Amino acid sequence: MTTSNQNSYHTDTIVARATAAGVGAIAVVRVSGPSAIKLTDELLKMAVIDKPTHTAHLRTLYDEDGVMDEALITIFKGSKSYTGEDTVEVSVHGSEYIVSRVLKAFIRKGARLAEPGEFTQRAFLNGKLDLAQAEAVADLITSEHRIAHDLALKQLKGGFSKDIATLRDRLLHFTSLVELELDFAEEDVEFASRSELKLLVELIQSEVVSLRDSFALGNVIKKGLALVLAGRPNAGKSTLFNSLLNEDRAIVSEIAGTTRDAIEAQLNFEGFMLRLIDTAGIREATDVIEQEGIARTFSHVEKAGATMYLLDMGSCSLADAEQDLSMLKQKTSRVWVVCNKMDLAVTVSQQAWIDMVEAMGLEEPWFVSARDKVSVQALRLALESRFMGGLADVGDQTVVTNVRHAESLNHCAIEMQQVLDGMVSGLSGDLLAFHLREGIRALSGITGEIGVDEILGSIFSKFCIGK
Ligand SMILES: Nc1nc2c(ncn2[C@@H]2O[C@H](COP(=O)(O)OP(=O)(O)OP(=O)(O)O)[C@@H](O)[C@H]2O)c(=O)[nH]1
Ligand SMILES: [Mg+2]
Repeated sequence: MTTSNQNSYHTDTIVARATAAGVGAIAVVRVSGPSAIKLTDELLKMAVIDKPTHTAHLRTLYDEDGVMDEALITIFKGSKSYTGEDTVEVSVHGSEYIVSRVLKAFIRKGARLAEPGEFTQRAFLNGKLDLAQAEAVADLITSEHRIAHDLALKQLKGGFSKDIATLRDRLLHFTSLVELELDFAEEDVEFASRSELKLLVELIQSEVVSLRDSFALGNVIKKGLALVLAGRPNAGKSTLFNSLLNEDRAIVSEIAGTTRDAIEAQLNFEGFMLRLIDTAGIREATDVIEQEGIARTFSHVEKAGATMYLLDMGSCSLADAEQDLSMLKQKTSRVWVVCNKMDLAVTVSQQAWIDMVEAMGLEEPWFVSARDKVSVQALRLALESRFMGGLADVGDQTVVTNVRHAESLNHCAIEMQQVLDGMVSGLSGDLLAFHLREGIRALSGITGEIGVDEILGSIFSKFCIGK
């Protein structure tokens, strides 16, 4: 027997289909655990257990009823596999019937059906991935567009984990010095220079805060930017909504106040997606249902990443638009102006609109005819470049895309603030150490390492005090 999973955390062997359900050319069943190779051999006439790791073998698979399929058996031994334990990938023909028969055969031999994410969980427990990387695997599988995919891939490679580990190690060093002082309390020594500690904590505080704040962007990349279409009744919001989506989703009519409830749809671009939200037109409504619709429009504007304010060039005056825009600016920081119905006879020139919008400190307005495909296509491109412009520096920057990470970073930032405040107010060494330790624990939580033991380890490895 040559299985080699001494470092494995688990004693049982798990099995599951690794490819999506449904008919396909092939389907892969994955088996992981100490008996993965032995159980596979029990379904074969020619053993693979003595073959080297990372090799593939064509074999016939049997159960008690006879031949199940011709299969390609790939073996990964011990620490060299994804999970860090013996793993076999059995590629069979992609029929539901074959897959379920193979799964049953493994289960009858003693394997257990894996829980969701259990292969990756094992990879984490066996030290193959840290928690942030394990979460990146989930992100990678579900990424729907290029930028989200790039970020997940980067996180999987460990870039984010390295940033966190660097911050944590620096903090760890100082914490061990502060803790060491506690052991020499009577002698009144100061191993950790307070001015250096203050500089370090300030630096960490600012890095942690900027990482935490990148989550706003990370979330947009992962979930899509919510973009609200707002404006007066009949401005053409629903028309533009339909044209951008290229489908007849929202009701369009010349009756002002057509849209009551907000409608949301996903608009895909090559690198990212938008969640486009059509809303009820804003006006002084007397009807209660319409009033409720307008209240909802404002609540969408407040929550969304950006708002497109649509105006009807055929009937809207500069003053009316200005009034709406100042109201919107109080509710959201990102308003984009779209001057619609440019096909109609207008009284206000394009330049006058541009000047007004610029004077309000907003980005340059767009001119469209929501009913015209070519014009809407141009708007689509303009939207893409304005959005991508905002993402220009994402390339090398670390962007937090996971809410758990954002919360841990926030926790760390709060603890660092406590340390800084404590240093001003003369907080005792043990309380400073407590907050430092909490900060380390928050950072360690991101990658899944335990903080306190590391502090002890750091103290003992760096200092030979001989006591
Ligand atoms: N000429 C012209 N008419 C347009 C254009 N866009 C929309 N319309 C017309 O304007 C009217 C109102 O359009 P809607 O899309 O329903 O307007 P809305 O902003 O959703 O209106 P509410 O839902 O009532 O707030 C309809 O008759 C549309 O056909 C355009 O670019 N040019
Ligand atoms: Mg509408």
